Amino acid sequence: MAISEERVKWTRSELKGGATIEETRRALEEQGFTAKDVKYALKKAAPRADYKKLAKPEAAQAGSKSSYLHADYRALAEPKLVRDAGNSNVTTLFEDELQLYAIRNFLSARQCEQLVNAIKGDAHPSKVDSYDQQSDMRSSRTCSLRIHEHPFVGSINTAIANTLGLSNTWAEVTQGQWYEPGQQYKPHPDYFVPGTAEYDRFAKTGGQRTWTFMIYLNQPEAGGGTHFLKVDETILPEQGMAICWNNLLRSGAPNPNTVHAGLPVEAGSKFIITKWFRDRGTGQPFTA
Ligand SMILES: O=C(O)CCC(=O)C(=O)O
Repeated sequence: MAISEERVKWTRSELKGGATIEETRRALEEQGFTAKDVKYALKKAAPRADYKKLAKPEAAQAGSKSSYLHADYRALAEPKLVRDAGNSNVTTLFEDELQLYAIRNFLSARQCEQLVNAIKGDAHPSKVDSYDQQSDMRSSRTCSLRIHEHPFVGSINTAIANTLGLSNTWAEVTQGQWYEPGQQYKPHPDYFVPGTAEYDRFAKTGGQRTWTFMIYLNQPEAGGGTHFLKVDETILPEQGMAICWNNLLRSGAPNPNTVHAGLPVEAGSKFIITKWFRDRGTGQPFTA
């Protein structure tokens, strides 16, 4: 997908609004544009002097005045999905110990099948951010579903953002995962644990993870539930069903009650997609 003039205009307005070149670059990358397209948009949109600073990102950061460095965690705990729960197809599974919700039939069978085919074409063995040394933590295969490679994912990203109420420019690229019998994702949090190398590497630059939005694309023949250990709840995969949870407390601190596992698949395959939102981004954090 070539970058459009409209996206160049969007890039210009982000920069004018106070976002740094680095933040805008990341937002474009996470919308699925290639490095070449991102460079083209930034070069066209940024004033010449600012664009030159691209070669020295630290200098660009130091001179910038971004208004989007930290999120309002109280507001993040009450996005549209939470405000709508009860009056919509959103089911509240837990509220106090952790904010955990489910939405049946979020995607149609056809959308799920399209995603499964994309994952089958792209997937490679998973890497876990903090556990690269421990390859047995996550034994599934994974891939990034970038919209320039899979344009239909754009409308799925929009549906996620509109339902949850958080902008895609505050989220990571949608990830696909494929588990075969015996494969699993052992207990872990989705947030970056403060004080770890992983936190320094990811949260300090791109922001802490806030909400997780995960969708089951099929139902394995046996096993493969998602187990939340602290509340002892296992959610069984159901085609098209989304589950989502807030990884943080209203204070912005990580919520340890969100630790969860993808239980071993016992028979058949399991496919899911996951979108992680962050506490830093560009543009408006909320869609509604
Ligand atoms: O496969 C699952 O049910 C959980 C996946 C998961 O834990 C993750 O992607 O963070």
